[in-house]
Amino acid sequence: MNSNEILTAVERELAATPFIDIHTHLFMPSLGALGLWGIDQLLTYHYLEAELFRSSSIRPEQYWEFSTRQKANLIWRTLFVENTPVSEATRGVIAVLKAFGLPTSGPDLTEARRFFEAQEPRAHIRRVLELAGVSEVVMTNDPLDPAEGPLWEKGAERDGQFHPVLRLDRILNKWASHWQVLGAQGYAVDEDAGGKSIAEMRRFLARWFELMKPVYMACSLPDTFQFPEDSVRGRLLAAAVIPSCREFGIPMSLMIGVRYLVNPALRLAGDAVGVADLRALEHICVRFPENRFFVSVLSRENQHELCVYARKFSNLMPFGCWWFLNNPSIVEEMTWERLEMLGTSFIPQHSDARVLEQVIYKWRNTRRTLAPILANKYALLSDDGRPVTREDIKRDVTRLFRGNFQEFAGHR
Ligand code: FIX
Ligand code: ZN
Repeated sequence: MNSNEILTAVERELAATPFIDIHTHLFMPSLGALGLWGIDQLLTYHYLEAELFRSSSIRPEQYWEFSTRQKANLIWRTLFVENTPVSEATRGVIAVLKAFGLPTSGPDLTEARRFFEAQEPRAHIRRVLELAGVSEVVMTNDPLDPAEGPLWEKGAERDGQFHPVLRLDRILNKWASHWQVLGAQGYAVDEDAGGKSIAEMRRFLARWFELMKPVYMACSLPDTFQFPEDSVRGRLLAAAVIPSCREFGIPMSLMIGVRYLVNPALRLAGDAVGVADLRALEHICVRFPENRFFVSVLSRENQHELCVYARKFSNLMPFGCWWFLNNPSIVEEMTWERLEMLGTSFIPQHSDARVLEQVIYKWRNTRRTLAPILANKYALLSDDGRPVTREDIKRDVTRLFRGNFQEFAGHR
């Protein structure tokens, strides 16, 4: 195959392979209103809210008084009518409207609203995942979320396309404001996570493992994250969470590098990024060789180190171009480096979709960005003396977007 034929073969294989989206904030149908979808949710995505406040004189406190529809109208007018939607997040909304044959310009959203209101949620979910070329999505499930926990306790109906994850941010990052919630649920824990707290935490995790059957446990961590650390988080991670993951045979996902709420007025849009000291990761991989760790780091500056650590620790699986990194210029840079240093032993991307239809543009962009990069690698390989076959391409694309997750999660 010449380089054009290779590119075509790669594009075809990327299009034909149903991806597993290993980290989203989407919810299975039985979790009902937790799942966000439709034009008003697409427009009030926190990425767009951050961009709104740069192009509008409205103050956050005024904005939060608005209804979702008023917020969506303001964001549409400001970022899509009064300005050209060239940013990654605004272009995404345009791509979704186009995917459903809806108008992509014009003053109002009447037609789009009518279209989404007419959709039957379950059928719409199937159709959107199909349009996105995604066969399965991994959720983010918070057992201490008062809106979500009780739904699992009542036995939420499972869905083959949605895999749960036990998300532990409230426990590991906000223990001070949540240990009493655990206490009220009958767990004998205390403020310092002393006494019986570790054993009780393991009892809590075992119960939720039974209830939810998560494919992994997960937590986002600040840029200041250290391990080992003489702190509640350090103790809970080392003595409860990581040992429980090993006991249940599931990985732990560490998403490192958030500077939480640097501007609280922006709420979800108020988080930022910081360069983390990844020696914490080194210490965790050394101390827990029997555990497996999915790892995503938020800072661009940490990416090379992460690749080097992945070469040292086979129990570390780098995944995704997370959050502020999910922009083609940076996805390209990260993917080149990862292919050069890790071959196909990493997971290139996840969508982090918070609104259902976002998977359409986030995966379309990923396929579009990765095709020339993979094709270039194959052209260089052919040039070096080993012609690439369509079978090679199929195997590699399947490994990158399905096999690595299934293997590492022990989830075939
Ligand atoms: O911690 C996370 O899972 C982050 O992805 C989110 O908190 C973040 O708000 C987000 O939506 C990133 O895309
Ligand atoms: Zn996320």
